[in-house]
Amino acid sequence: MRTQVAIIGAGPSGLLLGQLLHKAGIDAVIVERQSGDYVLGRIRAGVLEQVCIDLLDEAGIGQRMHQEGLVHGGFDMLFKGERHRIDMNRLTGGKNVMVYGQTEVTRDLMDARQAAGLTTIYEAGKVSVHGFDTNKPRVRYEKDGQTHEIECDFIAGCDGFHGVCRASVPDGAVSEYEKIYPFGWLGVLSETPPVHHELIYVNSTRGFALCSQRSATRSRYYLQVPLTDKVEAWSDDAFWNELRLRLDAGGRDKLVTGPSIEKSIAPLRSFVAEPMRFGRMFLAGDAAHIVPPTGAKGLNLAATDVKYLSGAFIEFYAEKSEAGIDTYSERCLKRIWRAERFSWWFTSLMHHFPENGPIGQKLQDAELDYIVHSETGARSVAENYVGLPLDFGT
Ligand code: RFL
Ligand code: PHB
Repeated sequence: MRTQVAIIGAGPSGLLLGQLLHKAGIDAVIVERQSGDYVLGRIRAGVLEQVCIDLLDEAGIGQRMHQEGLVHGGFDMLFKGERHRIDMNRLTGGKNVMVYGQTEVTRDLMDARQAAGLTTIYEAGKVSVHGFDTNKPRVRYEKDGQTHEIECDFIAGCDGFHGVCRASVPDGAVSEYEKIYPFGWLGVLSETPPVHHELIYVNSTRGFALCSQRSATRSRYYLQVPLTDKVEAWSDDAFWNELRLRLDAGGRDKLVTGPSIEKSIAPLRSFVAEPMRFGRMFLAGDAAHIVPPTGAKGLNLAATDVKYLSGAFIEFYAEKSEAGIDTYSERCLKRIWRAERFSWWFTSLMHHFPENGPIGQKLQDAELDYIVHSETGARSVAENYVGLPLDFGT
């Protein structure tokens, strides 16, 4: 088989890239190791920045998002038992975020891909990438007991943190920066009305909690838990009891509990691989970088990578210019490090670090107190949360 761009991974990065390339008349094949149902079953991100919303519109798949997504102009920060609202909309001169699940974004992209009759190879085994340091890169995979090969002009590594693309780069060609946090997030999805109409980020002496949502009838909650905890050991009752203990009195009264539809523990990590281009192979999304989910930046960063990568390929084919592909890595990394910084900082501010002792909590309280009572402090959080402008600092 021959294509122009072989995309590895049918997560949001790969699917969005495929859709933007299709709109520009560029041929792409997606190779995914899991089934479509498995990809849709992963419950992940919930908050989209305007840059991401605009890109989904550009890809022509924004219709359901605008109908069903919830526009949020602020969120609450709860510490020392009291809630304070960060009025993002006012503090950023009118910017908002959209609460619309990654599952729904993925579904919309999959539907569009299917409707356009584009090729996605699901359940591809032993995927491998070759010759990306030449002008004839190739992708190999196994399916139904046979080995297949795709010849292409470019490989897009959209295969997430544990993918094959970054792992295939020779030692010494890539620098990796990593921080692993000493806790995880235990997440529960439930068919219950959210405790509040906006998100609540909670700093409690018992650990961080987050009250999020997917719709007026579906809630998503998270608890900071030790990395050693096993999800099987957390009954629904134990989850709701612990969440209650981390909330304020108002939240406890309003919290509606119910059976969990999904329950999982995710580790927290900051990670960046530099550069993001290796000859004719490009990394995008979680394949190149991971943020702890506290700042809600992972999917949004993936979307900006894809914006720059699709633009670079379009420029290459339409204008025979390599300017976009040559500057891809540098452009992405600028934005990535800013989001890495914010996500690390927000994680450090909101989570409980027993190793820091009582002074750690006191210092967090003082910083939170500054943020919610200072226009400057609150604006700094708000402008990072809604997403820094694409041309920031240029
Ligand atoms: P994905 O989604 O991991 O998709 C990669 C795809 O590649 C496939 N794959 C392979 N395919 C072929 N061959 C191989 N060898 C392969 N190896 C892997 C995988 O099966 C998969 O289908 O990466 P992508 O597309 O870059 O998307 C990134 C996002 O999924 C991620 O950044 C976000 O989910 C992060 N995130 C959040 N981001 C936000 O912007 N806002 C949020 O509110 C937010 N909340 C979250 C999050 C992530 C979380 N977890 C579980 C880590 C909340 C959580 C709890
Ligand atoms: C979510 O709804 O899954 C979510 C929202 C905000 C975050 C992280 C996750 O910061």
